[in-house]
Amino acid sequence: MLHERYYVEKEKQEKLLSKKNVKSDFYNGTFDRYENPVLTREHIPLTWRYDLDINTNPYFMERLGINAVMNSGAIELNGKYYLVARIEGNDRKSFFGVAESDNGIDNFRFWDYPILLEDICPEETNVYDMRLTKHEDGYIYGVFCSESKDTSVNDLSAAVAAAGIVRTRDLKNWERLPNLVTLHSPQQRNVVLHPEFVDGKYAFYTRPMDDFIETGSGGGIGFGLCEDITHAVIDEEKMTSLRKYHTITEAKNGAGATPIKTEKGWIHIAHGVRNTAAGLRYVIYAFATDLKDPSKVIAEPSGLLIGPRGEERVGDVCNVVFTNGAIANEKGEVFIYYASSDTRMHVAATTMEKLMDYVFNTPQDPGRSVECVAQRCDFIKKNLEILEREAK
Ligand code: M1P
Repeated sequence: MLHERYYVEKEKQEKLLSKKNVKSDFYNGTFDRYENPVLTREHIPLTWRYDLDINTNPYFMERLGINAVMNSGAIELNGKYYLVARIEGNDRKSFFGVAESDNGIDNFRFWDYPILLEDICPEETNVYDMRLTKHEDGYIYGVFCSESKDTSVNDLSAAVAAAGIVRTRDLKNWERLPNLVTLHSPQQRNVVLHPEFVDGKYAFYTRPMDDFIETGSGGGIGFGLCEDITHAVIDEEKMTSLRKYHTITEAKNGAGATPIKTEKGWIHIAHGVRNTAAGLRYVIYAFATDLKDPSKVIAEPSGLLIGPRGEERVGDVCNVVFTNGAIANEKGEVFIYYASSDTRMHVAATTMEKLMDYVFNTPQDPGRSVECVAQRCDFIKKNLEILEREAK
């Protein structure tokens, strides 16, 4: 016999999981926002949270609660859309679970079990933020943050971030590979594997950091090559998209979704961070790199692509939007999956044409207020002339 409350909760959840998502009235011409988050902690199966045995759980209590569902890797496989979500338990430990949808917009459902990673790294305490890459070698790779306690200093919360690597062909069987080693960067987070070989080697976007939180001397998003993915070592990291003074990337930035290939270049959807009196503010931005040399930035639209708006601004870590997954499908649609305030997942939908137009035709940040005003005045002048012509 099941507890009567099970049926109430099951019905509530079924309603949520089968709810249709609709475009919100947000408009900027670049992408659409959807009304409902695509994944929340309420999407987590009841079997992951409640002990259904009425003898051991007579009050139908949530025994292993879930705090948040956020930063998800994304991939399309055989016509289905998958998110490998970062699920954070009430115990603060994160792990990964696969959620599946037919259309990428709604009705994401988690598979029966979360992903149980091979335990090859005894010092690892936490894992999060997996980026999925369909590599030309035939594997799907997952690169994620593997976090351990920093035992070299006398500080309880000091941690070390490294890039963990797994690979799979079906999202069901995962092979864990040794963590990435970057010889000249003490810590790494937000590492993404490029989908193609570059000069016959595996190519990673990195984020060199001196410290767990502060990037320190790390100048932005790095790029490095390695010969052997089964023992990945990067000797040299060159810089791609840079941190810049008085921009959205001033405090730090990091690669997000696996880059999307277009005929004009690789489109990257990343995050930029600046500091404010209210704490760090995370936004999503885009840039493009050269097809042959994916480390070379060739287009950099000014400012942010997606900023935290409305309810997105509120959550466990306020004022944050963060992406680590996007899907470009055969119909030319692009779904950018992003988390708000480290709490829940949303989708922003656009098309390949619009995304390319945004990346390649949006003006660059001139860097100083006076130049930005001049840029805007040129823009206004042209518009007023158009309006004048139209009025005649
Ligand atoms: O809390 C915001 C984000 O902070 C980190 O990003 P970064 O390494 O750029 O500071 C990540 O831990 C990410 O998971 C988190 O969403």
